[in-house]
Amino acid sequence: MQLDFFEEWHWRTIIQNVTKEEEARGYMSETPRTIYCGFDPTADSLHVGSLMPLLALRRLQLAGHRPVVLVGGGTGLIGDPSGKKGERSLNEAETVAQWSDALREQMSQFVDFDCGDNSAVMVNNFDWLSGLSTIEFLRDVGKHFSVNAMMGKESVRARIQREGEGISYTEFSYMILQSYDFLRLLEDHNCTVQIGGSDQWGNITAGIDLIRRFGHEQAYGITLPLVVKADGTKFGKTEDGTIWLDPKKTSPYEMYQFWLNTADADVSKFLRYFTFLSKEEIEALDRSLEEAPEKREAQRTLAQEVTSLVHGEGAVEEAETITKAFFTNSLHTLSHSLMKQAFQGAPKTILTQDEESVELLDLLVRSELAPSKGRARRLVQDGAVSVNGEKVRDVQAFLQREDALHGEFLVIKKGKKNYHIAEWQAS
Ligand code: 383
Repeated sequence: MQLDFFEEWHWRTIIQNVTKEEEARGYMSETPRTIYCGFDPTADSLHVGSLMPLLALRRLQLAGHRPVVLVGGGTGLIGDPSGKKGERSLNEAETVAQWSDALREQMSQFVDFDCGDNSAVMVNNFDWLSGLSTIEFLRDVGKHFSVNAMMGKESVRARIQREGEGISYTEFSYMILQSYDFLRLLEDHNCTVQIGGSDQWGNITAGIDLIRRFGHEQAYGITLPLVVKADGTKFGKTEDGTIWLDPKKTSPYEMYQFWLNTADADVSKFLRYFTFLSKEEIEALDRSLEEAPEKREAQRTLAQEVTSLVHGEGAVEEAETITKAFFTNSLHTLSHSLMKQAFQGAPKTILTQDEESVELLDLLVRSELAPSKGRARRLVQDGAVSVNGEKVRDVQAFLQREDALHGEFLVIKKGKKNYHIAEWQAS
């Protein structure tokens, strides 16, 4: 068992801050420790922004420590102000409970719950926060918090300083709940270390302070860096929106493409952040990036590794089949399910049962590929439109239902890479 992971994590540049680093490192090298990270159910799925801490829990487990995954069924009802510019709107209790279940399911694939002594543990803070009475909370926990210190935390300060904003008492109190969680986990599960993104530093250190007040000396925190991209745009989003971990919300193909499209300036860093490849393997990819960037070997490996971590190896194969079909203009060769996946997030036009055929020019307008029939005609005349992989030059063309791939789809391509799918309603 290796236990000490600090050197490797520094090499990967996945450590932002550590409380009392020297001491913490010694503490975690000695014997297996119990380490937690929390995730609030603020949506029905996690997204790629949650990957760093999830993978960190897995790294810790591989090093021999015991990970605790916390789903914030209680804190999710309150709303963490950390890193948020404005007050959040509250979600219904029933919704939060449903989202908690969805998250538990997703998180459980990243750590092992059945590997002996350091098997992972899953907890939900609703279990202890929901029963806490106001009087108990204010007397036993609140008394240990100085409002002055709370006002000094970045999460609160940022909101007070921001004109027209401010912060409700609800969100202001959030850090007390997260601190109380840490105390509970320490007392009930001997959990002495908390990890999180750098936005969590204030909440984690508040917890350590509370724990000291309760007479426990050893509690530590580690934060991971915020993922930033070289071009300054937000990580984890594309033009089409957030990259979710739920394959129903973001297809594995789309996720594969997301990683494949990583900029040269970011790929070395992302290989360190998001994969379990060794130093030697990553450095070889760094060299390939330098010597033959056009091969995009680093990007391809990143896409394969992360897609496989999240969706399994079969998903990588499927994503590569779809990618190749786009590249070789042979989408019509894809199976029904791969075709559905290829266009899961793409713009769609639904054709109704009673439309046996559609006029191409009409469809180009309906699908918003052309602003008017006149422009649609020009596109066709210019040879810029193809249907199911074949160029169409006849401006009077009608597309028949029997031409549809798998009896359902017309793949319309405008120019080099503008795809649209017209789909007959299933009968
Ligand atoms: C709740 C109760 C705890 C410990 C932690 C929490 C959740 C925490 C939070 N985290 C973010 C979230 O859930 O809000 N207060 O969306 C994100 N995390 C992780 C990581 C991150 C943070 O889930 O930086 C990104 O993913 O810490 O923003 O007792």
